[in-house]
Amino acid sequence: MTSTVHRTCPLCEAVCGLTLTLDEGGHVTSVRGDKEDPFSKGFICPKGASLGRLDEDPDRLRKPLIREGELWREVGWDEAFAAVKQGLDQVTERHGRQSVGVYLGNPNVHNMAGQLYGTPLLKSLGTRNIFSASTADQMPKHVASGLMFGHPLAVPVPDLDRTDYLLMLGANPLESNGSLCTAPDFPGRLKALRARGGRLVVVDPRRTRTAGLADEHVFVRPGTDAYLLFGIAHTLFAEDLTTVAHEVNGLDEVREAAKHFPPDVVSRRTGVPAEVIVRLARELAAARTAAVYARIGTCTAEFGTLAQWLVDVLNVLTGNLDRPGGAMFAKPATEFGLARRPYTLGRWKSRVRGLPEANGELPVATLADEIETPGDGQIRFLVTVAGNPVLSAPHGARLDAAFGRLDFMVSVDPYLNETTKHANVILPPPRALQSGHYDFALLNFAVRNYTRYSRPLLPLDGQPSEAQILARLTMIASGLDGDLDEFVIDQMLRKAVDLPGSGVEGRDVAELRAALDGDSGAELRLDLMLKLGPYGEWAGKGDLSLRKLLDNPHGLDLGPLEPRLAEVLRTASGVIELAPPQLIEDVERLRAGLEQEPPEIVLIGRRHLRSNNSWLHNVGSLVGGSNTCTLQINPADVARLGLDGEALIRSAKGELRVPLEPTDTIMPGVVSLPHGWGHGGSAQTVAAEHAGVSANELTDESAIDVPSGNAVFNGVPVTILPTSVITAH
Ligand SMILES: Nc1nc2c(c(=O)[nH]1)N[C@H]1C(S)=C(S)[C@@H](COP(=O)(O)OP(=O)(O)OC[C@H]3O[C@@H](n4cnc5c(=O)[nH]c(N)nc54)[C@H](O)[C@@H]3O)O[C@H]1N2
Ligand SMILES: Nc1nc2c(c(=O)[nH]1)N[C@H]1C(S)=C(S)[C@@H](COP(=O)(O)OP(=O)(O)OC[C@H]3O[C@@H](n4cnc5c(=O)[nH]c(N)nc54)[C@H](O)[C@@H]3O)O[C@H]1N2
Ligand code: SF4
Ligand SMILES: [Mo]
Repeated sequence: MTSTVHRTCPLCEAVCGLTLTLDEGGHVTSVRGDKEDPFSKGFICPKGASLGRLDEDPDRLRKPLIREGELWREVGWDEAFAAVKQGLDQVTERHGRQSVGVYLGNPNVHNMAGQLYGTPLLKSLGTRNIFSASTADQMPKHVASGLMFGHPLAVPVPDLDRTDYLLMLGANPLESNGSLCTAPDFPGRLKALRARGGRLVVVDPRRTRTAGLADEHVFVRPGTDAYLLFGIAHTLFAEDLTTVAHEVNGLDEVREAAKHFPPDVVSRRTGVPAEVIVRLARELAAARTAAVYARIGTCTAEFGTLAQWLVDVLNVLTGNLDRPGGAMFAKPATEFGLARRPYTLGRWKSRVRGLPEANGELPVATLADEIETPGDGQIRFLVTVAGNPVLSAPHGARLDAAFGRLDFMVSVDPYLNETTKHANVILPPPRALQSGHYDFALLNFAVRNYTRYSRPLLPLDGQPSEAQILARLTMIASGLDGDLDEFVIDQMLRKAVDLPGSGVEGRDVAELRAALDGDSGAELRLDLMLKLGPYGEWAGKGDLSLRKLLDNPHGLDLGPLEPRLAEVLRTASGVIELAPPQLIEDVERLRAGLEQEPPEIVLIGRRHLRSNNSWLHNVGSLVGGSNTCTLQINPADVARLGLDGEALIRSAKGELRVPLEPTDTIMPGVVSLPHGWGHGGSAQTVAAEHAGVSANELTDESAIDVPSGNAVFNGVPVTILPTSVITAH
């Protein structure tokens, strides 16, 4: 007997519904797009189609591992947790809680455990040495949103299905399937935009597949988007094209700041002709509705926060913020009691480099400093959950060495890889099909309001769920006994019954607790969040609950985005802060950059449709073919530099030998290397055969976006040399 089951794909931000066929043994025999999912409507990509193979990868760890010197020993769960407890006690008794560091990697955003148990774990560890993929990714957006709208999660998304004009910078959704913009079948949505007469403009140093689908592609020099966006703002002001539709503070300051960036001046820095900048401004202003959307290419850059800020400045200046067809805020089903206090930044600083905290964490660009530098608060015990910073953090090679010097490291990860090989204990989570799935984080950024829950499809077979692993670590770190979920539920219910307008104000906590449904702590918590959420049975205008989601396994459409700025705004002033002082201050750095001579050649990254950062290279169907680790370079540069076949690429931090992929789709003076490769010597058999090299041996941890501390991966100065050159490195 085969069975057909449905679940959300956990592999990227597009949250596609999948339909899987399983044989009697529970093996996946086919994966298709779920046609009945109201959001993804049957869309699937090659990664989703490989979910079965990934899930059944024989190289996945099934039991905890303890490292003894160079050797690994499979152990039972109790022994593994006991070893962690002993290691933690030993380090913290001598060196205190600040000697603990944590790195939370990208998949935490894609699984329930990371979303529900990450925060309790961090709290119980009691350290400020918290790091995550966010500062290698989107922290500039959180900082810009926090300062402008008062909440770091108040991130407007382009209203893709209704907009008439989309200006997209530094994103390539035809490969990535979208980011900070949850939109299954992003390609189809872009085609539909054009089919209804809309216009798509893509700004990218490469003519990407997304650019190929656009009405217009504009080449831009890496790292210069803030100049380009300011040039557009300058034109809007100069030509009196602004139509601000909300109450804002700081319009005059933005106008003043923009005066320093006229199109002809920024044109020299960005490589975008002045007349194109002026035309883009006019088109944005003239479009019936329009949205500016920017992603990783503009975030992981020297002026990342300024660029993210200017994106929404343009959305405000053109009257497009919070209106249909413009840039809008989603209303996720599990939203409850957004923090009331206005956003602050830099409440503490990192010990070694004095970098400010953002969203409660420190920049991953300074993780190695904090491990290597002796003194009070030096990290000696490290926890990694779903992260591979040796390959994904700037100058990962330095972290590789630093991890080797830790007193103790524990990794929650299904693979023995470049990072976890340094752990003393590896705790493997179960397979995706054994795990429940709800997209707490990603539905904050959906282009339609939508909800869907997938129950675990296969039994756990005596293994703890990832939720249970993180809960147990939390209990070890806190020294408390008891049920973490009950504790969290109790706290949340107490808050809700005290909160006017929660829908359960003044009710009895025990009675509410008794009314919760679910087979696990995670499900009970989901049920609570759904019931208290804006469509919830208790608080909202609807009847959402876990039960309702279980009755609707293909998901539920909750309608198009609706204007809701007033609900989202959390600034102290109660209005949009268009010119936050921290950002106006950073404009000085941007102005100074205009005077500097740009490097002759800079490095940027890229993503391939069949990749996923550092961890899908062990699935045969996803590697090889066009998914290879090559250096894209313009043929003019190949000729000018006398290159052939392979080359040496050298940065301030390292040197690599790379195969060249000459292509005129990349600007002269720019080269592109994908990240996440470099699996030489890996215990993962397929990945080791497709090792590639790690782009993050070249990136520089000393370069950061100042307001957010975010890593700079795009616009890294490099030199390219023929392989015949004998190097001093
Ligand atoms: N040069 C350069 N570097 C970059 C980027 C770039 O564009 N250029 N992009 C950056 C970005 S945007 C990001 S998000 C980071 C990502 O970098 P990381 O945060 O390091 O994440 P991944 O590389 O995706 O590694 C994921 C790890 O989680 C494990 N894993 C997978 N699923 C699960 C699970 O369900 N549970 C647990 N516990 N573990 C799991 C995998 O085995 C792997 O070890 O990389 C950044 N690094
Ligand atoms: N297939 C696949 N999908 C993924 C991932 C993956 O690794 N593979 N990773 C996931 C993750 S963690 C994330 S954060 C998202 C990211 O999602 P996207 O932001 O769409 O990521 P990319 O495909 O890397 O597209 C970034 C684009 O920015 C361009 N670029 C580089 N530098 C600059 C610059 O200075 N200015 C401008 N304007 N453009 C620049 C690059 O050429 C590239 O085309 O993708 C997610 N989805
Ligand atoms: S686009 Fe993303 S969510 Fe959809 S099937 Fe592919 S990897 Fe999964
Ligand atoms: Mo990311």
